[in-house]
Parts: sequence; structure tokens; C-alpha cells
Amino acid sequence: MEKIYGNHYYRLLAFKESLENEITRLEQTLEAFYQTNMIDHIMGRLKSEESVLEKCRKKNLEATPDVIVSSIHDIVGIRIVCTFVDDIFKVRDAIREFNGITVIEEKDYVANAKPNGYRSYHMIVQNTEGYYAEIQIRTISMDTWAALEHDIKYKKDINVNKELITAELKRCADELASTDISMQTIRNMIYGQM
Ligand code: 0O2
Repeated sequence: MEKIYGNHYYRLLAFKESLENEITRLEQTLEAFYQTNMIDHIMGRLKSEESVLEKCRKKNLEATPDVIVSSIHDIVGIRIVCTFVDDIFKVRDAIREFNGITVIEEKDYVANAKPNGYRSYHMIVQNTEGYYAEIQIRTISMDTWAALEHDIKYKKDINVNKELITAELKRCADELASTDISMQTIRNMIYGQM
């Protein structure tokens, strides 16, 4: 992996780690303030060489370290998995206030799910050195669904009806979204609006 990023590698790694640390501190602050666990877990990664090369092919980019770090905005990827839907937006609001990063773009696939049922909140951020990161914020059920859908998408040798799987996945996504809202309502009934 060090090869594809050239001399950017260690700075990308440091950026990933600084975001992970900042979000861990946020998790502790939110927990102390609201007296409940809002972030289930955090996961950070640098995009694999294979995935970078695939994106370069798709976007017709020259696969040099300088082109890659300036054109592919999810080299640094952070996933924040929240307990309840409202927590996604509390975390988003806090990230908007982080020092040393600028929010470049936001995509709300929670309010506007993708046609296949994908739900998540995406933020593209940039640090003062010019490096980009994609932060995905989602609930546990959104995360479970995305992992299953991702596996199926990349599994080439499925011998079952693909249309049926697509329809079933969409049905599951909608049911999970409805359950997420019900669970949020129950939490609000117990603790009040947070
Ligand atoms: P991977 O393997 O997770 O890294 P982009 O190509 O990123 O410039 P795009 O596709 O408009 O532009 O970005 P978007 O919609 O914000 O999606 C970026 C990432 O979100 C994807 O990265 C996935 O991680 C996730 N994602 C988006 N749509 C779906 C979906 O339908 N299903 C699942 N499981 N994940 C999704 P990569 O690089 O495509 O994939």
C-alpha cells in the first residue's frame, strides 16, 4: 500500500489517525454529556491498492501518487457507526466544528436513500495539508445492510436469482429504516428528546 501513495503514505496515515483520535474524543464527550452511548464503533482505513487502481480505471485517471491523492477523495475512509438515527446528526454537527478540517461536501443518504436502499450520511473533509477523507456516519442496521449488499455486489459467482436478491435487499433496507425510527421513538419516550 505504501507504493501506490508514494511519499504521501505516512501523512495520509497520520490524517486517518488524527481523525480517529478526534472522533474517539467526541465519543467520550457525547457519552459524558448525554449519559448514553451514541457511537457504537469507529473504523478507519486507507483505500487498498486494488480499490485505488479500480477507481483510476473507472475515472480514467493516471495512477500516480500526486494524481491519486488529489482526485480520489476517499483514500482516507472513516466509518462511524451510531446507535440511533438522531445520533448520526449529532455526530455530523460536531464534525462540522472540528478544528483543522474543512467540510467540502455532504450527502444525506439517510433522508434520501439510494434506489437500492443504501442509507448513510457522507461527508468529504479536507485537512490543512490538502488531503481528503470521506466520513460515513450510519446506524448499526444501516451498517449491517451495507456490508451484506457490498459482499453480494462483489461476489461474482452467485447462482441465484439476482433480481430476487435486489428486491429482498431493498425490502430489508426499508424494514430496517422503519425499525430504526421505531427504536428512536422508544428511546425518546424513555429519555425524552436529546
Ligand atoms: P468501497 O469499496 O466501500 O470503497 P465516488 O466514486 O466516491 O467519487 P460516489 O459513488 O458518488 O462517488 O460516492 P458516494 O455515493 O458518496 O459513495 C462512496 C462510498 O459510499 C462507496 O465507496 C461505498 O463505500 C459507499 N456506498 C455508496 N453507495 C453504496 C451502495 O449502494 N452500497 C454499499 N454497500 N455502499 C455504498 P466505493 O469506493 O464505491 O466502495
